[in-house]
Amino acid sequence: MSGAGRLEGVELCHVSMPLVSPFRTSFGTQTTRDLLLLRVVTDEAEGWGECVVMASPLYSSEHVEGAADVLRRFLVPALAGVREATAVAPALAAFKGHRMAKAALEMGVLDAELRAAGRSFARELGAVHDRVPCGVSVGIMDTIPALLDAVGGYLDEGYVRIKLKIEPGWDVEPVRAVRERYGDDVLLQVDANTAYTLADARHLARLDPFELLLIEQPLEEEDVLGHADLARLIRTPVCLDESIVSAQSAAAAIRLGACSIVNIKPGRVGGYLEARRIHDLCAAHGVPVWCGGMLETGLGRAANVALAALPGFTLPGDTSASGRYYRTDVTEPFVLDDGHLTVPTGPGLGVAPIAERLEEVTTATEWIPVGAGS
Ligand code: SMG
Ligand code: MG
Repeated sequence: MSGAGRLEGVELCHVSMPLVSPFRTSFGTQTTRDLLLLRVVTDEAEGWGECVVMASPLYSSEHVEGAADVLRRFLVPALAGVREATAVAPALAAFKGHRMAKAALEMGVLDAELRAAGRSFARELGAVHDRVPCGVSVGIMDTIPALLDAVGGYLDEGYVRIKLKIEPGWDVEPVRAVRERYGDDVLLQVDANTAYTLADARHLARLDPFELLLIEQPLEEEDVLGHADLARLIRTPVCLDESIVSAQSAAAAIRLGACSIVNIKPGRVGGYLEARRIHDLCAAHGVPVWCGGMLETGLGRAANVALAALPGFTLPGDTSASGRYYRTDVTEPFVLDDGHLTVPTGPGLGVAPIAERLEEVTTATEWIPVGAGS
């Protein structure tokens, strides 16, 4: 097998896509998704990577312009001689952090490699299902009635699990309202995106009676010990998102008792190969995992759906249909079928950008040659 071929360069596409509705979290409101799509070009194939950074460093320390800069000046030039996806992380290891930028490059090289070999992401990662159950992440709303309308709409569409974004002042009451209106059978969980401190433990324990699947990242990213303490003070299972940046940090969090469930986002952990390692580690510890979301386009979604089809992904992910985010996606849209998305089976991602759609949402492109930087 010849891998991906000889890397020639990467075209960085800056993309800006309007969201179908504003998405409010404890760290801000998003109305447009700005991200980077990477076209990885080799002498044998082309692959697509999606860099899931946000425009501002509010979810994590990475952001669009920072990712573009580090890709341009350091990461892409360092790929000279790399011919396959497994060689990407080692080639970039000297550069600290920037996991989302690294993940995007690895994804693009992997896509090129798999397209050249005629193999799918799902097969390569070890998927065991041909479709995955889908949850939906529901933003903070101005009023409880507006939230109930939104949740009702998603349940009507078939989503099998609801995640409510929470923050101080918007937690117990919205959860209570959703339970009262839609019943105890709805799979329900909450995500705080680091909005609380350990001093809020008593307050967060008020969520206990609602039998939530989990509470995601209540405390700061670096407060792993705090999560371990909190996990002993509340009954709702603690799930970590922002704190899990590698298999190593996942192992530590599990050992410390900081979480009993893990949200896996390939971008946050440096790529799909590291995501699979975290899946394997969690499976070995009996820790359930689920696939997080970063408002991906159809490209990232294709890869996430393949990952979510691995056996340890026993909880529905934030792998919603394209229509949850965008009126028009850059690929053929992912459409919900009985609460599930179908895992693509074609070579590589199994989907590709539709040229006119991509052009419509692209605000700038630049070509970065491999092996020609500082
Ligand atoms: O892709 O459906 C999606 C979004 C899921 O809530 C979601 N993501 O912390 O899990 C999370 C957030 C991070 C992005 S919020 C803009
Ligand atoms: Mg989260």
